Amino acid sequence: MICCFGSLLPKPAPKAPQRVRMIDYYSTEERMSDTIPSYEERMKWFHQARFGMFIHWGLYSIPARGEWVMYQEQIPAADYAHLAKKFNPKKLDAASWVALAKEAGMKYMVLTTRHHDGFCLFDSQVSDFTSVKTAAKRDIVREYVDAARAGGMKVGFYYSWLDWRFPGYFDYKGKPESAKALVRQAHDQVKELMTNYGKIDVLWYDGHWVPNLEKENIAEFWGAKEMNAMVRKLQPHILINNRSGLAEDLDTPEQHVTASAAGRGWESCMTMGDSCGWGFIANNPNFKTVPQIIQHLVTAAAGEGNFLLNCGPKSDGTIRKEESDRLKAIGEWMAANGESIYGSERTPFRAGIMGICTAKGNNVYLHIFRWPIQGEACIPNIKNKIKKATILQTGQNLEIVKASNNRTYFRGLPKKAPHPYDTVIKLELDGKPEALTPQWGYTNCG
Ligand code: JFZ
Repeated sequence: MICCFGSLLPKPAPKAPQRVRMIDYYSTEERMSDTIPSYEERMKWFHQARFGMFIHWGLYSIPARGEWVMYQEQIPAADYAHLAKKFNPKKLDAASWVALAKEAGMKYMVLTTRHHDGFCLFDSQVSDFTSVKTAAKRDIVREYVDAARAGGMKVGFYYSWLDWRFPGYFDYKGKPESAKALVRQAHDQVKELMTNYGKIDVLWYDGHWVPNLEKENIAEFWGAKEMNAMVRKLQPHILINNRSGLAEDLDTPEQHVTASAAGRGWESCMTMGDSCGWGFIANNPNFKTVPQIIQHLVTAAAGEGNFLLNCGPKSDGTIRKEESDRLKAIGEWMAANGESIYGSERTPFRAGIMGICTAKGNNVYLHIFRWPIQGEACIPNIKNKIKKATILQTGQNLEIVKASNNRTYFRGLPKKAPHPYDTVIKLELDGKPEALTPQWGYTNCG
């Protein structure tokens, strides 16, 4: 398809001033910069962080049947809009979200500043459908940003390109004026988000798909190239995900943990409930268990990727017990074992049925999900000299025994797993982990 919205694209930005000192993120003038740090530079904190909190929150938390309720139940926009009169989250304290994320061991957060329903949690000048201009009368994005920064969290914004309130979204050919206004809205609002809230670390686009538009034409439809150039001018350090029709910085596997090729940044996002709903669901009987969630986090870390775990707060702004309990339990595990997650790298070693290995520098971390009650654990094909093997959580030293066929055994394990979900054995090597003769092909356990 030929793009019919070329005229909408932002005018070329004025020539950026020369940068003479550290960028002051509170000054738009200073933020304008031609200097975008290298990919490796921009990705550094992200690789350290590994674990983040996704928050899906908006008007849909009132009907409490997930964030797609307007679309799934075909609620007319005018009816749906009434929810804004009821949305007044008296108990919202963004600092409590941040405290919970911190307790879980998370290092960054991503909030839905505006989902597919079009309701903004920020002060937009181009829409009246915002939390500032309706019952709540609060700039929730501002509260979130301030709390996250104060808590030392990196700050991410989720923003949906699509907005179900625009008929032109569903029929861009038949209703080009509406489609044009939709694209205009996205450019204006992302500019607001990138200008009015200080330094933003992640821009998490979503909702870039368009009915009856081929994948390869999505970026052109939204003017994504121009948009992202504008974003990087305003926020040179930012990481942008791959949901604008362009690859940009981060892949975003959803509800599964799948590593991208080495060198490419990626982040798996997942709900805690057992459905694909991200907003609050009142009657949600089943949640993932804590060990399941920890295993997903470890799998992401083993592939040099991140894990963005979702919370869907209730309409009053509080986080449900099923989610907060899980986050606290994960936090307990992270407090003892976080060293094996933050800044993790890939290893050439496999741990068979026991679990998964992560690494950092000269250290390898064997994550044991299924404790070998026989008192020994085996990793084959370690080429390095192993200086020391300890149980990370207790500091207990383990015996290192070499055996035929390139096997290394770690002996003296207690009968009972020191941690019921994942006990980590730390191996200190004489150099970067290297494998002797990797097994042929693949095994049932990767
Ligand atoms: C999207 C949203 O629709 C959803 O509400 C949530 O915000 C999630 C994080 O992202 O979900 C998607 C996105 C893409 C596909 C499916 C669900 N897809 O491409 O099939």
